[in-house]
Amino acid sequence: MKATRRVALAAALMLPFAFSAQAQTQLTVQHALPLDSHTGVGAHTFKTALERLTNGRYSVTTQRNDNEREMVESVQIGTIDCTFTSTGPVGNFVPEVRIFDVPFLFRDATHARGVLDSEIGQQVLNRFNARGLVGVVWIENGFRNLTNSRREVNTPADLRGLKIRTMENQVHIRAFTTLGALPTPMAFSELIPALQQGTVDGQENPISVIVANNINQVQRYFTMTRHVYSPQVMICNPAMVARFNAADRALFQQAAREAQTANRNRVTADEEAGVAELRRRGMTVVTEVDTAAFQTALAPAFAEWERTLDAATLRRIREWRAN
Ligand code: EAX
Repeated sequence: MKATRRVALAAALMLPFAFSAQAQTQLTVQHALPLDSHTGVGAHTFKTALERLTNGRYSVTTQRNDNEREMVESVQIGTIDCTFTSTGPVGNFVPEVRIFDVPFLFRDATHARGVLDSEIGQQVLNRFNARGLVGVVWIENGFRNLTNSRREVNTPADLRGLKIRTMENQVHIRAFTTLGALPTPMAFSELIPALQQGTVDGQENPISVIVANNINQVQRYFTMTRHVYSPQVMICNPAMVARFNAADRALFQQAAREAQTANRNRVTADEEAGVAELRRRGMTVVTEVDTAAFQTALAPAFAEWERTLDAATLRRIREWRAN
């Protein structure tokens, strides 16, 4: 028998086995920041957990995309299946999320994680459905701190006139306007060039984000304001989630919880080591901040948020205590 016919016969014999192998479902998950970051660790842990739990019936491709608004839009229209994103731009899609962006709302990470994992957090996740999204699980960006290239910032007065990049977030823009700064909203993907070109003087982000992106290379001063607790959230496309059977939906949720744990553990580690690391990298670091002065300066904005956000939920959040 000629060689070409032997190959053709062998291929034909293999064909039924190829299609008989369990069909594999491919998912695409995009995340902000590098893979070696608290966000990348979350997305990668979700990938490895879902592939493990389903014995490879699901395969997850992770991709970096630092334009978080774009990622949420892509999940909404279904060009990607899920995203791991900060809540920065998410309030423009699901207004109820803005309540978590209020400055000085959370006492510490235990308070924030406890509220987000309680029925308060679940109620906000449930609001994603009406906006063509599925809010799967809260993860974490961390407490946001201020950096700038111009001067040490110790009091709100030191902020006056500084052009500060903010996320595309109405609550944060209002806060920095009230503090006397000049907020300039933009996607994270535009931030480093804006700092390099001097388009903005400063920005604000958790230590995890600053360290992972070497923001110290384009910023000199760091002030540990911890002015906002910044959640992240895993968001997926509703049609994709609807295709899970009950058993796979449970495995999907378990993989998301494993991602949450890995992400939060990384933030905790970054926060413990971050200040010393930023000093080692040459930043001028201010850690003793007059928080009360910043809170007093924000009084007009707090009054507005009591009117425009859900005041009862704000009170529940402030009063929340671990059992
Ligand atoms: O999600 O845009 C921001 O400043 C976010 O904190 C960052 O992308 C991490």
